[in-house]
Amino acid sequence: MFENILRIYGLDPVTANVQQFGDGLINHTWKVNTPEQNYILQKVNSDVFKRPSDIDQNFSLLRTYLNKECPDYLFVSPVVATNGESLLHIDNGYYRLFPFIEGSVSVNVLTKKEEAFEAAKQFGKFTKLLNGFNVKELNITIPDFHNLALRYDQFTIACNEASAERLEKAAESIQFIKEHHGLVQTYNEILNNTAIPLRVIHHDTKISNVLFDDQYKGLCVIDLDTVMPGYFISDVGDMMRTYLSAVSEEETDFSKIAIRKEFFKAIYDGYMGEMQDVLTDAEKPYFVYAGKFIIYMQAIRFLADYLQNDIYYGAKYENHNFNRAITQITLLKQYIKLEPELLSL
Ligand code: ADP
Ligand code: GN1
Ligand code: MG
Repeated sequence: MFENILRIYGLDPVTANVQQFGDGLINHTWKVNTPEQNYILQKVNSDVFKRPSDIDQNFSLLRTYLNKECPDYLFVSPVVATNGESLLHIDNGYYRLFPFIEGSVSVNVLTKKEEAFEAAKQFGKFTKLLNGFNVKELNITIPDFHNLALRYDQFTIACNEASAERLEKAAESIQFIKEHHGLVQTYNEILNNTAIPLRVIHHDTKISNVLFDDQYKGLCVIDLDTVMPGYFISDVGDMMRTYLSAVSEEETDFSKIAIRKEFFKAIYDGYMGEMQDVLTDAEKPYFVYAGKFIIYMQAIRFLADYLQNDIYYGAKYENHNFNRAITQITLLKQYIKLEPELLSL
């Protein structure tokens, strides 16, 4: 299969070496080494992204804008194949190839607050540079992706349809989610506030979606499939979710989950260093809420998937998505406990 794809990109399958790469949950990623240059090959998950051509079109719109307005910005966009396409449709699969950013590293867990600062700066910079771009031009690659109200409704349906066994195991977590429904009301408040604008938002700011150099300075953001119109709380919140704890969302020793306050400060400084003058006074008060919004939503998504027999995220072991949900709930509990301190940092 790779042979055919490589040829369309004008690469020689005999000298190219293809290896699986990274820990993404959604797409399939391979590193392609060739004597001349290295690449990242990806198969887009078309169960999740129903119209991969919409992603490709977004890439093209963003590239055109950024190349014109900020030509020095490192925007990693797909390579155009010899047939003129930047997205290939082969054997029912959609593929694209990116230049591999040499010397870059990515991580799954942050060890230093400086890395959180750098990553937050990169995501802030991305939205800032695109502030003049007409966000309505972007295709919506996953409808209602961060619509918390809808996620909550889907979770309720998952509860109603779940097997008795899974429902019983998840009972305490379900209770927790229901007790915190107020977080959905705050989301609705934001949605109805016309002073809060839709911006170009990444929607998946986890740490593995930032490339660093070998000194851990941020190079750029990647994994742009979910770049869509959205609210800043999505990007800030997912940083809180994935940078604040020293252990990842895969941790099963829940006692290891703890919030690193200095990392919160680093996210704030990194993001606001870029976005201070972009965010409106109506948005800024929701900075701390952003963490609750996304951690809660991710808990709902993992728990709903567990109740639906792991159809979305898959499961590498029994109770995988249940454990993932507990990790998020544990994190959320700690975040809520620390909220007064976070507000005053
Ligand atoms: P997924 O949607 O599955 O998370 P990503 O686009 O995030 O896929 O890619 C997975 C991993 O591959 C990233 O975390 C990063 O380590 C690596 N990667 C992706 N694109 C590049 C690139 N252009 N240069 C270097 N590494 C990359
Ligand atoms: C997925 O593609 P990846 O692994 O970066 C998911 C995110 C979740 C994340 C949880 C399209 O991201 O929304 O936050 O897993 N992406 C999609 O790890 O559902
Ligand atoms: Mg990724």
